[in-house]
Amino acid sequence: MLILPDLPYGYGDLRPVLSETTLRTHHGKHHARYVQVANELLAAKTRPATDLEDIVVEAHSEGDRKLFNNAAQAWNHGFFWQCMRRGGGGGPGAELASAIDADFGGLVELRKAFTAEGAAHFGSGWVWLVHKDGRLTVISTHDAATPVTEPAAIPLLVCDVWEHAYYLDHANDRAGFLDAWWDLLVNWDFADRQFAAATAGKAAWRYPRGSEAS
Ligand code: MN3
Repeated sequence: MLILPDLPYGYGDLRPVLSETTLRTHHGKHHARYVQVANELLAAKTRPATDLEDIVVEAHSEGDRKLFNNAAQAWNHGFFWQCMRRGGGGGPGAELASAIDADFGGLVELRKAFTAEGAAHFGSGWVWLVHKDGRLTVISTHDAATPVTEPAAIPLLVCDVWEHAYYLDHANDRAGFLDAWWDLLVNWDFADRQFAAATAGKAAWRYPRGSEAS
């Protein structure tokens, strides 16, 4: 059974960028629904994998689109919550900062690339900072698509650019949402840990498992 992990902060902690209403709906309805549907689909399988990362990879390789969409969306949201914190923003630690200098020419340029990719992404999806093939890169993915299916890629940050993520607070101003997200919410400590997972053999973030053995 997949679980709906608690947010690592309170529902009101990401104001004013994300209102309490947005966060309650996004976590308690959208993320919860992906978990619920994935669990219903897994219940019908004989020997489902237990770790969400494995479920996502298997569903992807088997072409089980419904399970993939719901499982990957559960993972993407669990990861997204970690990428934000109250009083976020600022910048990365020294090691990630030098990699950003090397691959983008600095934090300002990374921010430009990230916000431009997210603002220009057509339709629903996600904008990511990932480490792949020895370097950092900004990508966007459509709908539920996720770097989890790419064994060589380790994500450092993601922002949800589905309309349900920002519309109540920012209406159609996705670029404004991305700017505010970057200024006030980014959890660089988390990005630093993911960078250490990509480059220094540390453990990358994994979706929390339920306590029950099933
Ligand atoms: Mn979402």
